[in-house]
Amino acid sequence: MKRRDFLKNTAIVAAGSALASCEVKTDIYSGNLLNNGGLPIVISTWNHGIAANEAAMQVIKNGGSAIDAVEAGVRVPESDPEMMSVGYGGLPDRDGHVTLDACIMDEKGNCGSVSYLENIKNPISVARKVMEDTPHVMLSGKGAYDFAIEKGFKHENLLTEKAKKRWKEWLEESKYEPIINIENHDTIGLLAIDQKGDISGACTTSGLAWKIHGRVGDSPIIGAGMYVDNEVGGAVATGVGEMVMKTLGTFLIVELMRQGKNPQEACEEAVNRIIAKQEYKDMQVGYLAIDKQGNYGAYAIHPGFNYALYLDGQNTMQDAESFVQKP
Ligand code: SD4
Repeated sequence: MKRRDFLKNTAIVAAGSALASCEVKTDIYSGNLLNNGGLPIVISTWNHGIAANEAAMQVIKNGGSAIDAVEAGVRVPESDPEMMSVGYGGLPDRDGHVTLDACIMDEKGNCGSVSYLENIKNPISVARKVMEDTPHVMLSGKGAYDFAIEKGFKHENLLTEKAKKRWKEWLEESKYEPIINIENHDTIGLLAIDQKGDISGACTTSGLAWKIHGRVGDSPIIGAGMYVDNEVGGAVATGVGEMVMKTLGTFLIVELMRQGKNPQEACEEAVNRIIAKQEYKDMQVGYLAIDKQGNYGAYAIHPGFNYALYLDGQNTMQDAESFVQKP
């Protein structure tokens, strides 16, 4: 029998906290406290997650599915020109091109993805079309663009004046150095469990600013930027994609939960795998995970990773714990 099956209720959280009225569960093997969100739940990376969660939870409250919720949620920052790390308004690569990566996965294990997509504002919706209307999982570059146009998406210039100015300033020195928590509102990865208890996930980004033209990160890679298994849970990643890809971080987290770790333990283990083999001093990676019961976890290499959590009628920002401690 799985460890999860032995969960037992031990206490009621005191009123006043965001978790008020939620049961707190401990794992009887490790004694670790589980963050029991209850259902439904929406969780997503960084500050832009608040507005995204709001849109996603609205879908769920109206009786909609998790897959509709995650798509609606991440479309909010994708469409917002002020969000300079996702969709329209995203910072370009070193040649001035805004190239977008996104993926989506539903409760049946169906998934769709686009990478290196230009001139289409909502790559997550193109990824969903790939999932639903093609026999493939991933379309890239011009092929993804042509497919989007064929499906009725509009060609748009995604490079805003603000992003162009930042790029011109960067060109003066042209130094490529990923900075930890650079904007505090990076890639959005969002996970949701709907009223039926089904899990879906979405992840979308303009990728690392000033990347080499043609570079694709972890965000559109199923099992790297995002992974869902409806029997177990889901996970999303943010940060330096190369580090996530080398360890297939979100697939790893879901598999660790399948083997009995709770979401927090699974996120910590996935970060430890990076730490063990990669130079992490100036590199940030953050993970979020939920399990089938609505327990959630979050962990990052460095301090500063935060996430938006919508549960129990409240949509709040939370700080994730990290491997490196605050000075
Ligand atoms: C990438 N993982 O393209 C993305 C970037 C990101 O927080 O998440 N930044 O590597």
